[in-house]
Amino acid sequence: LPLFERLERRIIDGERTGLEADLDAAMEQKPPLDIINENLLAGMKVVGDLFGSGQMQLPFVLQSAEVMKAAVAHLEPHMEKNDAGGKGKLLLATVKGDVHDIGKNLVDIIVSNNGYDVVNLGIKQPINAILEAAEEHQVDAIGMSGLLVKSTVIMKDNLREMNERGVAAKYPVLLGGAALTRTFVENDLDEVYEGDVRYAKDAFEGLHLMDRLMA
Ligand code: B1M
Repeated sequence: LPLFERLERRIIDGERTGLEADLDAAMEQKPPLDIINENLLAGMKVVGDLFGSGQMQLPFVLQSAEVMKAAVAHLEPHMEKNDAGGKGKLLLATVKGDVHDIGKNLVDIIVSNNGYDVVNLGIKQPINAILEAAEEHQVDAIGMSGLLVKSTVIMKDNLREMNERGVAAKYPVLLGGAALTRTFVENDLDEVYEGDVRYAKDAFEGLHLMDRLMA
C-alpha cells in the first residue's frame, strides 16, 4: 500500500510494527497534524464503523486505539508550538464512567501548543474531582469530553451540579466528544447551565473557543 493508505490501515488493523518509520516518512511530506487529521482519524472512523456494525470485536478496537495513541505520541514533539504559554488555563477531563480519551488528549495537545496551560485530569472523572481540581489550579474554563450516549446525561447532571454549587458564573464549560451534537449543547444544555456552555466539534474549535473566552 502507498504510505498514507498504509498509515490509515495500521490504525484499522492495530499494526504497530514499523509505525514510527512510516510516520517519519510521512512527516517528510506533510505536517504531523495533517497526518493525524487526514490519515489516522480516517482509520479510527473505519474502526468505529466496523465496531458499530458488529464486524470488529472490542479487543481489536483497543489495539487500534493503542496504535493511534503511539502514533500521536510519536508525532507530538514535531508539532508546531505557537506561543510560550500563559494565555489561560483549561481543565480537561473525560466524564464519569467514560474511558475514551484519544479526542480529549488531542484537545490537550492542540490547546497547549497554542499558548494555554492545560490541566488534564484523565478519564472517568466525577464532577467532584473536576471541581476540586478547577479550584486548586484556578482554571479559566472546564472542558469535558465524553463519547458514550450516557456521558451526555452525565454532562447535563454535571452542569446542574455546578449551578447548585454556585460556580456557573466562574467556569465557562467546553463540551466535546462524538456522542454530542451542537444542537444538544446549544439548545438543551445551554438552557440547563446558568453559565456559559459551548460545543466544540473538534480540537481546533476547542482552541478557538478558548481564544474567544480569553480575549
Ligand atoms: Co468505544 N465506543 N467503547 N472504545 N469507541 C465508541 C464511542 C462507539 C461510538 C463505538 C460504536 O459503537 N460505533 C460506542 C458508543 C455508543 C454509544 O454510547 N451510543 C462505544 C462503546 C459502546 C464502547 C464500550 C461500551 C464497548 C464495550 O465495552 N462493550 C466501551 C466503553 C467503556 C467506557 O467508556 N466505560 C468502549 C471502549 C472503547 C476502547 C477502550 C476499546 C477504545 C477507547 C480507547 C481510548 O480512548 N483510550 C474505544 C474506541 C477507540 C472507540 C471508537 C472506535 C473511537 C473513538 C476515538 O478515539 N475516536 C468510538 C467510535 C466513534 O467515536 N465513532 C467508540 C477518535 C477521537 C479523536 O475522536 O474522541 O470523538 P473523538 O474526539 C474528537 C471530537 O469529538 C472532539 O475532538 C476530537 C477530534 O479533534 N472532542 C473534543 C472530543 N472531546 C473533546 C473535548 C473538547 C473539545 C473537543 O473540549 C472539552
